[in-house]
Amino acid sequence: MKKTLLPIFFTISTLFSPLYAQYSYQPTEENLKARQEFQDNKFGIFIHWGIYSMMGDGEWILHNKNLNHKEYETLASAFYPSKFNAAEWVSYVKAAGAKYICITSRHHDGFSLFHSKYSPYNAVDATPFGRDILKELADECHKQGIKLHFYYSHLDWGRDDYTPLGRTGRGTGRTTQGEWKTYYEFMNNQLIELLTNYGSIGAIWFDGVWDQDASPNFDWGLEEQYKLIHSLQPSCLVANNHHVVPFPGEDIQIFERDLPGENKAGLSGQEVSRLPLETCETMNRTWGYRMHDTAYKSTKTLIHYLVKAAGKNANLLLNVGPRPNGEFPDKAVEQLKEMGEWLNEYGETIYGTRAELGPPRDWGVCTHKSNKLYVHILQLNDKGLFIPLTEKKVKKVVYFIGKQHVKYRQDENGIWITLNQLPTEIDCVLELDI
Ligand code: FHN
Repeated sequence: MKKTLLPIFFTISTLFSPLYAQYSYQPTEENLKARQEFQDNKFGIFIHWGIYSMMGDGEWILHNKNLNHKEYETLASAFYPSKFNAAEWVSYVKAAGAKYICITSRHHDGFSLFHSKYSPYNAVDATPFGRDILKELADECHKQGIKLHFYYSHLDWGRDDYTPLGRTGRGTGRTTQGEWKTYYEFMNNQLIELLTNYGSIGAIWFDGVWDQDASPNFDWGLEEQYKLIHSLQPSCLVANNHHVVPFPGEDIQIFERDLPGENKAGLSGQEVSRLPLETCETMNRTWGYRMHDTAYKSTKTLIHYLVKAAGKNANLLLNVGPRPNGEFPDKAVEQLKEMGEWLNEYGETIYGTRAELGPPRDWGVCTHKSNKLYVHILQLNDKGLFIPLTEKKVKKVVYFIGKQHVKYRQDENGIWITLNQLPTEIDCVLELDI
């Protein structure tokens, strides 16, 4: 176990010593409130963007092609996203009906999308563009009422002080090994920048701890790092995509490409905690822009995923990988708009709801809010439906759209519903008064 991580706090603790002296993490009122709001929001947009977008082959190209990291870093001097427009990005996100953005402030290639004193390899100092992308986005999010979350990579494929090498990025040409404590200090200093220069931040979304999974005793110093975050912004939620059950100090549990409790993609299957949940997924196949990835899921599939996530008490964080010029791909814009149109009609059955969990239903899921239960029928080739609802007395069943009455019978086993016609909508929602 590396237990030599504390020197960082010789510097940081001088700034925060009164806080650190008494710090022991208990989620504050603000934090608990932020968790509720996070759960109510249900839908966020993930943005993977960096200099890798110029290669048009996803955010892992440095590792995948075993590029030399010094050569790769020269891409920064050609990064000029002439069409980047934060107001436009935020308007697409709003049009989608999403309530927050989570953007890669620094991915595994180590490039910072924001102005950092602690690494010149950043959007302002290393590129001819010279603009702080996160600052422009933060200002616009605050202006348009969208919460902003920052993705932050724990691993780094270019720095010598990210040591020992993990299971990825072994072919990027690092020959010397630096000191872990300088890397740890660097990360924390950047986190301080992210949490002091960009206004209120909804969450820090870590990724990369899995890189050291061959060393189960590797100590990332997470507890101290989480304390730092909560001391700077108590309402900032800490999330970590480590693919295992949450660690102390985390406020959200993340699943990647799977609903809580499922493991089709091979990164999940961990126990579901009582923390607010979020699942992230791509619209096509890749996170970062990949020019030949045109395999977009249908809008219906994406809406179904959002509804199923809500039915499992999870938010959906849906990814967009902008082009190197700063634009969202056309297909992404089109599908976000379609999702927004659907949410305009059905949002009441999603936002602010909680899941009515029960035995898995092959036809869909249920959500609820105050005295309403929403039955989301996603796939049913029959007019009959049974829900084992025994504790709640149903007073009325109607179609959510049109409020047309639906026949039902409730007995000691549950409720038997007979639809007026076979459902054909993307999501046929019934509204039950309970
Ligand atoms: O390696 C990353 C990947 O590039 C992407 O950021 C996803 C998003 O959940 N997380 C990692 C893989 O688990």
